[in-house]
Order: sequence, then structure tokens, then C-alpha cells
Amino acid sequence: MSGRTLSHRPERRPVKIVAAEVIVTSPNRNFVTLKITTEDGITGLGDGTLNGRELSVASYLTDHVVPLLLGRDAHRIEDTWQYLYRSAYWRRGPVTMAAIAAVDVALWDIKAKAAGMPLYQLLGGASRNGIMAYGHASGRDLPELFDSVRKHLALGFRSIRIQTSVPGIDAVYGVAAQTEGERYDYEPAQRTPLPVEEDWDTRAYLRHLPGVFEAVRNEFGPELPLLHDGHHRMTPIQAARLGRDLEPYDLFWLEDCTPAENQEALRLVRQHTTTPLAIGEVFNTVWDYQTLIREQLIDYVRSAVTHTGGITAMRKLLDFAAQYQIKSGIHGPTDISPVGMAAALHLDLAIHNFGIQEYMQHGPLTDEVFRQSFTFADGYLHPGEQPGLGVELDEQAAARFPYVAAYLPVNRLKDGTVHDW
Ligand code: KDG
Ligand code: MG
Repeated sequence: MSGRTLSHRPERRPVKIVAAEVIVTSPNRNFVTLKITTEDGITGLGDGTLNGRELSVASYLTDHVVPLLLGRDAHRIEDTWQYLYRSAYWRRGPVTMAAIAAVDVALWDIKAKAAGMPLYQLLGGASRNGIMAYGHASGRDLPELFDSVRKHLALGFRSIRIQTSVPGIDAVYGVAAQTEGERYDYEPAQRTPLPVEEDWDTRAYLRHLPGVFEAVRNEFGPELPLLHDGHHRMTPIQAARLGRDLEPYDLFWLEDCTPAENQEALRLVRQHTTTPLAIGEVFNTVWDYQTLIREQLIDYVRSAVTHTGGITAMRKLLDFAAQYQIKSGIHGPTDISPVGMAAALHLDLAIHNFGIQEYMQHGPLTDEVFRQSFTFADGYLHPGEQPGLGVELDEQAAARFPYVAAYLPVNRLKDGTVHDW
């Protein structure tokens, strides 16, 4: 055996990437899509949408990533991920990780198309028959909220997020505009030259919210899974109080109760409440969860495939979480494109520690641009059986909707101080 060298006999020839195009389109809202083409003529799609900062990802992809992709073997997904993550030297951050996600998901789409299988089959096959989804109900008062819950139940949702206005606050996160035709949709990014300014008062919110959940439970009974998003607005002790006050209403989760940067904050919240906690939609790597997962300070991982480096990174993050009985709750508002949603659905179906999937339906123009093969029935999503992700981009339709600048709102307290939105 002496003098043995590492030898390698390739099982197949490399399949080169010959084109990578960044497509920015704004049917109902802005989306950034990466389309990768191989020398065999297979195309793959990836989502790099970052709400309110779309052009930064488009530029990062066009200027710094596309030139590195051309000529690479499309099938070396892990190697390409590590190459993009480590070669930049400047690691992490939402722009970088959304760009890496777009590449990663497009390469998984290509690999699954080449295999002739829906992507979930390459991820280990289905671990369940369908993906439980939750929808977003909201209202300015209880009658509007109940109406919205009923509307979501009629649409087929069997788990529902509850967001409500608060007396004395003009505009609260998650409450739909209530204008004709848009009553059940909530799109926070506004197509205005400057961010819209909203107002906030945490004490008023803490006083109001438990009564709303009591009313919803009285109206809809004990079984319906209910969720709520605190959208990073509380201090740890305020969040601890809210979690405790909501315990009688048996929430599926309380999301983003404190600002996400401080992992230790969740230790204090956890000491005071048994309300399950979800966090992570603004995170972009596993490192943001290191303390949260190791110390079991949360119950659900809220990252988006689109903002966390794609399927390759999400799979590792969720496997890490699984060792601690922490489940998935993949981010799925309308600022995740149908491509990013499809990636989430394939992962949801395959992993063991699936929890729930957020599902906010896209508008009709978006569905015209992105042809999708997923289904939604009786509260459950399924990604479908098309090879790859199961999403096609109609580029002619996309070209009809050029980018329109849009910003997420800014939040201020009554005295004018900027607060977490
Ligand atoms: O772009 C911001 C949205 O992604 C975010 O506000 C949605 O909090 C959100 C959620 O839980 O869907
Ligand atoms: Mg949220």
C-alpha cells in the first residue's frame, strides 16, 4: 500500500454553468430571481429577494457572484456554497446570504431536474403527506378580526396568526390596510419615496392583546392553533409578561418577542413563560441561533430559505435544531417569492422536525409571472411532483413589471424616538 496516492475516477463529466441572469420584477411587489443555465440546457431558479433592499442583492449577484459561477460544475452544490461563503472573506449578512441562497436553490433545482425528480425526493423523500400552513388574520377591531379568521378558515387554513390594532396606535404591524379589495392582504413595504412612519406604545399593546386572544378563543374554541407575531418590539421583561398573560389561550407560538440580535434576552423570557417561542426571520446563518438552540431557549426556527443561504444551509440549521427538539417554522410572507416558497415546501416535506409553514398567498400578477405547481387543500400545502422546484418563470410577463422602489416602515414612539419596527 506504500506510495498510494489519492485517486479519483469521475463518475460523470462536469456540467458547466454557461449563463446566470439576475431578473428583477415587480408584479405585485419586487422580486429578485437568479436563473442559472447549464451547458445541457437545464435551467434552475433561485430567490434572492430582500424586502426593501432588492437592488443590493441584484448588484451583489451581478457584480460579484455571476462572474464566479460561469464555467463551474453545476452539480457541485456544497462546494459552490463553501466557495461563495468563504471566498468573499466578508461573511454573513442579509445581502450576501440572500445572494448565496439564490445560487444554492437554483443549483438544487437543476440537480433535481437532471435527476427527473421533485426536489424533496433528493432531500430524502417525504416524511409526511402534507405541510401544515398558517395564514394571517387581522382586524382593526374584533368584528373585523373575526371576519378575517372566518375568511381564512373558508380558504382552507387550519392554523391562524392573529394580529390586531391597538387603541391609541394609528398603524400596527400585521393589520391589513382594510381598503376595498385588499382587506385580508397585508404588505408592509410601501411604494413611497421615503419609508412610511408608524407609531408604537408597548404598554398599550400589552394591555390590549390578551383580551383579544380571550375573545378569539371564546369565538372559535380551544382547538384552532393560534399564532402571534410581536415583531421585535418588547424588552425581555415585557415579553416575559406577555408570554405569561397569553398562557390561558394556548398559543402555537409567540414570534419575535424581542429584538433578534440579543440571543441572551430569550433566557429571561423563557424563565417566566411556557408559551412556545419562535424567532429568526431576520437571521441569516446558524451562528445567530447558537445560544438559542444549544440552551433550548426557543421552540421554532423562523429563518427563510431565501435569507439563510438556501437549502444547503437551512438543512444543516434544522438538523442542528432537531437535536434539541426544536422544529421548523419557515418564513413565508409574500416577500419570499414563489421560488423561495417552493424551496421551503420541498424542505418542509423532507425534514423530520417540521413544525409549521407560514403561507401568505401571492397576488394574481405574481402568479402570472411565476407558474407554480404547489397545491393547498384542507390546511396543507404540497410542492407537487414536477421535476425540480416546480416553478417556471415567464420572462416576458416579468418584463412587463419593472422594479418599483418600496420601503418597509419605520416605527416611532409617541415622543418621536425611533423604535424597532
Ligand atoms: O419584509 C418584512 C416581512 O418579511 C416581515 O414583516 C414578515 O414578520 C413577518 C412574518 O412573520 O411574516
Ligand atoms: Mg414575523
